[in-house]
Amino acid sequence: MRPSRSHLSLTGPFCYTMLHKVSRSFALVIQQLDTDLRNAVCIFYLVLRALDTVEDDTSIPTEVKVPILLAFHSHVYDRDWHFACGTNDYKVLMDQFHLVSTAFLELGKGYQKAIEDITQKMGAGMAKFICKEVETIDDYDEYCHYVAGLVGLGLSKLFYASGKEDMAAEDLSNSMGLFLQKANIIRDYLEDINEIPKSRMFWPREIWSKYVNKLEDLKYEENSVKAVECLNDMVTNALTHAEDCFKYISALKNPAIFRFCAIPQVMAIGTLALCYNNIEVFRGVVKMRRGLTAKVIDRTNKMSDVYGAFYDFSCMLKSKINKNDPNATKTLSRINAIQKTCIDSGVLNRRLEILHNPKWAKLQFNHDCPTFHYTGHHFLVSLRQPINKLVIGGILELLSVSMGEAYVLIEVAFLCLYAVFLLDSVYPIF
Ligand code: D9A
Repeated sequence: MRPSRSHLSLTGPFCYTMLHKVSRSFALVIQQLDTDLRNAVCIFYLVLRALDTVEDDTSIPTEVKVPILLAFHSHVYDRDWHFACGTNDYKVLMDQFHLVSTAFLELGKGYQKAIEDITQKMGAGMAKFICKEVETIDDYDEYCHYVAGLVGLGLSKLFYASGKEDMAAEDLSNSMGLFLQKANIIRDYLEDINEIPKSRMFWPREIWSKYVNKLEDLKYEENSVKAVECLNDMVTNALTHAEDCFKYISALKNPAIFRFCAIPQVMAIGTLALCYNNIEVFRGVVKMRRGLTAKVIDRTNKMSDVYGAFYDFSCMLKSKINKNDPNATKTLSRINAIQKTCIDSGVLNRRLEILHNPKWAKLQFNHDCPTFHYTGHHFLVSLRQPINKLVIGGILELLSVSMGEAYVLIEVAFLCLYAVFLLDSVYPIF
């Protein structure tokens, strides 16, 4: 193995500063990798962002853009190559691209080859889709393969080149990218459709045409019912990749690589759970709250954390399924499959015991409210929400109280929870 260097000479600071600017929380997760691999992933990330910037810039004519996309893998070897495009931070990235190339050339040959190979395939894929709409679900999977599945594959190659992991199966690496990308495409509907100049859309016609005549009709209030049905169809489609992600993540050996891979996937299932049946996707920004994001980053360390998080988020999604939804049965069966995998892993026994303990079966409040809320006199708690049942059941179990005492304790417990909730919205890190 090559000796590890703590910094890439000269260009290192630029690359890490750039990484922070373009990726926020993801930069924190990259920073936890070991030096050698961290540098390779950072450069890979910036090369991909630069390629994306070219693809996204609608002011570049197709006949200029296509050759750049096709030859991008050779530009990374050329310190003198330069192409001005993009805006804001992305413009800086393009203007200073020679610093990325310089850092790239300092990487080990194995890393360089992996990055080159993926950049070539992705550039060719993007070029293919420049003038092609995403019509069928197969097109959707193909496009997502180029822009995200290949990233998964490239990372698997970098992990392998670092000597820390075995080579992962291609289809599993692909699914890692598809699951993330589909969650983003769903979440970013409004942002993408409102973009000026008009950006391309990635919701496949085969799905949305079942609900509306034009993709932008989904954002109009009169189509709310159809819009949510379409959204749920998209979420149901994305759920198919979850199980490959379990397989991929559970095969990882290095703890830092594990966290690096697992955190974005947990965020993705969280995003899907949040978006499911949620009209806000067509009205404004739907994002996981900062506090929740911080918790995911802090608490995703082992495979049991991943199964636990997927189980919790899929319970949340399941509780939102409306039986009148045209895809309700399909969604339910995919959620059940995910939950079965989590349960069969055998690591959730403790929480399942509490959740399904018949002793607490009577603790049912008959209304569908948010997780909990304060009416002025009482805390209303939705025990339909498995997470509440888990929390309350856990506390009661711990204190080994009777049913009679339970209700008093719930009031007290929720007073505390409410305080934590308020604190969390002011200081998300706590
Ligand atoms: C990733 Cl090198 C991405 N994409 C992500 C981020 O995670 C994946 C882009 C470049 C790289 C890696 C990722 C992470 C770990 C393992 C992976 C993997 O595969 C084995 O990629 C598949 O989203 C972008 C694509 C989905 C297109 C691949 C996570 C990320 N999160 C954002 C959050 C957000 O809201 O976009 O970038 C962030 O933290 O800023």
